Amino acid sequence: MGAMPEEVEPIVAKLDNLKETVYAANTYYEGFYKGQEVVVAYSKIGKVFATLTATILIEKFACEKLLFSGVAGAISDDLQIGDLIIASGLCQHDLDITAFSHPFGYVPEGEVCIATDESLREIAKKVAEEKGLTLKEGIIATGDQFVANPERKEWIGTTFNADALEMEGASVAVVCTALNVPFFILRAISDSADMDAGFDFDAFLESSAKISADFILSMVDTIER
Ligand code: OS5
Repeated sequence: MGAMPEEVEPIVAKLDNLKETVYAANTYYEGFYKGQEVVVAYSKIGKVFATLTATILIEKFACEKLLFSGVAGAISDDLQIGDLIIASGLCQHDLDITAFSHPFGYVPEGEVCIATDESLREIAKKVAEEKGLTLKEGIIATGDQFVANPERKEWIGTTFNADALEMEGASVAVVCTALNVPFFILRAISDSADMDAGFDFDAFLESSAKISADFILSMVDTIER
């Protein structure tokens, strides 16, 4: 799954026996990658669309695992454009019922940070080692905002101990955890969520999305049937 067409196109391009189904105003691409059956879709941007698509992938297409591929804004100074990060956990930086003495990102019966599947993370680390790539692991913060503001970025980093931010990952985390489906979130950095973020995003969306998509394809190749 991705959010934008640019995030899934490099994956769809590699599928055999492609079948397209339009459902709930989104296109789902069913096919095979090196014999492994996959379903690929982009949700459109933001938490609501991502929730819808993740739910449909599981409930209508019976996906047994969900891997997200896309781009993100960096918070950590360790992360440069094109670098890969896998989420250890996901939080919602724009979820706020602090008026009731709850912490940012928390609602009753929910969790501030939802952990991703450990065995999928291990596969990612193995793939990175084989490819000689550096893979950062850390918390990714999700919210319905394109962050292009150093103060907001700093606040999200400090409040959630987050290394990167985006607009869909925590939705996938909520859906997959509720439906008991192992999930994995990979992002390649497209910008640094600062004053230049809009410009950098436009310049690096395609190349960073491809870096993430290529890595996901290698993981699919490694995942046992
Ligand atoms: O999916 C959104 C989140 N993605 C990760 C990301 C991010 N998130 C928050 N803050 C940052 N600094 C981030 N950096 C990377 C990327 C994506 C961001 S929203 C980009 C919207 C760009 C756009 N707007 N219109 N179009 C593109 C053209 C268009 C027109 C019609 C249909 C589709 C696209």
